[in-house]
Order: sequence, then structure tokens, then C-alpha cells
Amino acid sequence: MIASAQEERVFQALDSFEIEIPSWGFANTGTRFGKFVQPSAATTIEEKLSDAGQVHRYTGCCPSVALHVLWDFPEGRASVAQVKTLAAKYGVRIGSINPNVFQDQIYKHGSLGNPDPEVRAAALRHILDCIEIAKDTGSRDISLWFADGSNYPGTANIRRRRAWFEEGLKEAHGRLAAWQRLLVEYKPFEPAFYHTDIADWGMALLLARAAGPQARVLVDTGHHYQAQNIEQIVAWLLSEEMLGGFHFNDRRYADDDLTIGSIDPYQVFRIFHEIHFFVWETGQPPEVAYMIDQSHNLKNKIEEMIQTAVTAQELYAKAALVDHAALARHQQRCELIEAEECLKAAFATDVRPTIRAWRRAKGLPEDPLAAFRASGYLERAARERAEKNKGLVASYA
Ligand code: PSV
Ligand code: MN
Repeated sequence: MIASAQEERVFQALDSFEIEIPSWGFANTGTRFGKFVQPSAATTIEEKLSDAGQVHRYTGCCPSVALHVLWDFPEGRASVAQVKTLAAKYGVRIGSINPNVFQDQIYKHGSLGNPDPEVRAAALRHILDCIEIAKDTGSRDISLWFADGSNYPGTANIRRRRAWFEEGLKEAHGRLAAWQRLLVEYKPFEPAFYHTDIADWGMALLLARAAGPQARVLVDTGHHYQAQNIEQIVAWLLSEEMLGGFHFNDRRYADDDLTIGSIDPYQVFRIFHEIHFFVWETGQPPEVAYMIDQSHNLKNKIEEMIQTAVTAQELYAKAALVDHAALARHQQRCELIEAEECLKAAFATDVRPTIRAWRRAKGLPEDPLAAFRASGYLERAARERAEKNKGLVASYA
């Protein structure tokens, strides 16, 4: 039984909240300085989907998994049927499809922005293949991130590269089915350290607009300079009807890939608040894909992903508690303290008891992490996968 209006708002918010988890969050990844291999880490697409299935099973809010084409489709398009069957076996579905135009040697000087037309054509071919894969998997979103850029002033023709990007993205857009979208992600630096071709949301917005009506901007929270006001970017993209989705992660310095909300939970709350406030004002829920882009080197990967999903739910639910009518009134009257307190009151609310009640109502465990830990899955996975992961260590030695 729902006891109060506040509980009802939390229940409603959670009923509609889903967050996609990345396959690469379950594999052995690390930093450029090294990897700490975990005995239970997933080494195959089957293991990644099995682990993702555990996260969804205990949280109930992660039904889809983002896949990276080169890492997850061992035989490209030919493996789609097999990957789909595996996803169904583990109780998840395939979410966004991520092309990879950064790993191959040919991309040393860029992909769609490369001065060599053959490399640009190869990158485009891969993206078009990915769009076909996404059609086969039933994935709405093709999520594009480019490592393109340069390291030294004067070495790249910035305007030409912009034009090549526009050309490539237009062609890619032309292949979308009516129900698909291109998401254009931006990043100010890394791996390029002088300029990146899509450095910020303005560039991503212009390129998405040029690509065509089904392209949108993807905001990766780790891809901003320190102190940048991300919720303002979100508010602008909402106004422009150009917000396509998020890659959530937290950071202290740059693209740290830390657990969502671990450093600055108020930041995530403020982002969610802009979305709830937009819906309250316009009555139009935007089509925004909430996704996680984290891959953990030190914490256990499945446990961390459960922690992530739970934290995202808490922050989303808190943001749903803002008194929008009061906030709008205070803003109009320039009642600064009252307006600010509206946000702070919602942020300070302990929503955890209500979320536990929501989980009970959905037949989910009240404490997803404890339930997962009690299941013995991790110990089993470690036993079954330890040998393969040991092999990995050896191959790095
Ligand atoms: C690049 O830093 C990025 O955020 C892109 O979204 C990639 O797909 C992902 O990380 C790979 O880990
Ligand atoms: Mn990302």
C-alpha cells in the first residue's frame, strides 16, 4: 500500500527508470599503466551477458546492455543471432550498439576526420555495418564516440576535418531505419591532447543537426572540464530537443570512470532534476537513454555495477521529490533562498526506505547487493573463470 504522496512520487519515478549497463564494465580493463586482473572477470560475451543478467536480476532496473561491436561480436554480423540468444538466456536485451573506429592501426590519425579518404571510407564502412547490426539486434541507438584529434598545434586542418565529419555522419544517418537514432558523443581531450574533433556539446549539437533529424547528442558526464555546469548543458539540449542520452560515471579529475555519485552525488541529482523539471513544465517526457559508462579496475565489477544501479535509482528518486510548483514560483519571484532550499530539501530526503518498499512491491530483494552476495554467483564465477584470467596475466608478463 502506498502511504504518502512522497512515496507515490518515488514509486512513479522508479517505475519508469531504467539504466543501461555496458558490457565492457564486466571485462578486465584497467588504465594505461596496467590491469589488475580479477579471477571472476568476464572473458567472453556470454560471461559478460551472464554478469549483466545478475545486475538486472537483483536491481530490476538494468534490462539492457550496451555492446561494443569489436569487443562483443566475435564474428561481426554473423554472431548477432548467437549474441541475441545469449542475451535472452540471461534475461537481458541488447541495448545501444557502439562502433569502434579508434582501435585499429589505420586510425592513428583519425577515423571520419582522417585526411586519407581510404581511412575515412573504412571508418564509414564499419559504422554502416554497425547500423545493420543494430537493425538485427533491434537496437534503437547507435552510439558514436570518436578518438579523432591531434596532439600538436598546426598539424591538423580543423575546418576540413569538421567537414569530413559532417559528410560521414550524414551518410551514416542516411542508413538508419525510421526507428533508430545516431548519438554523437563529445570529449574535450584523451586520447588526443591538443584538439579533439568533437570537443564539446556545441560541436556535437552542430554535427548531429547536420547529420539529420534522427541524430542526438550524448552527454558523458566524465567528458567535461572541471567545474563545467553539466546540468545547464542538459537544460539547453532539452530545450533544443537534442538530448539523446547519457553515459554516467563520476570523476575527480578527468575521465576517471568512477562510480556514479561517488564524488559528487549532487551533480547527478541536479542533472536528473533538470529532466524532471522539464517534464513537469512541458508534459513531454524526452526520449533520453540513461546509460552507464564505467569500467572498474579495483572494485569487483558485478558488485560495483549493482552499487551503481542502486545509486542511480536513489538520485533519480530524490530529484523526483523537488516541489516543482513551489520552485517555479520562487524562481519567478527571485526568492533565492527558498528556491535553493527546494532542491536541497529533496536532495536531503532519505529515499532508501521507500525504495526498499518499491522493491518489495516488485518482488525484488530489498538489498540487491546483499542478495547478490548471498547467491554464491561470484565465488562460482571466480572458480570457473580463474584459469582463463590467470592466462591473461601470463600473457601480459
Ligand atoms: C570514451 O572515453 C568513451 O566514453 C566512449 O563512450 C567509449 O565508447 C567508451 O568510453 C569506451 O570505454
Ligand atoms: Mn562514454
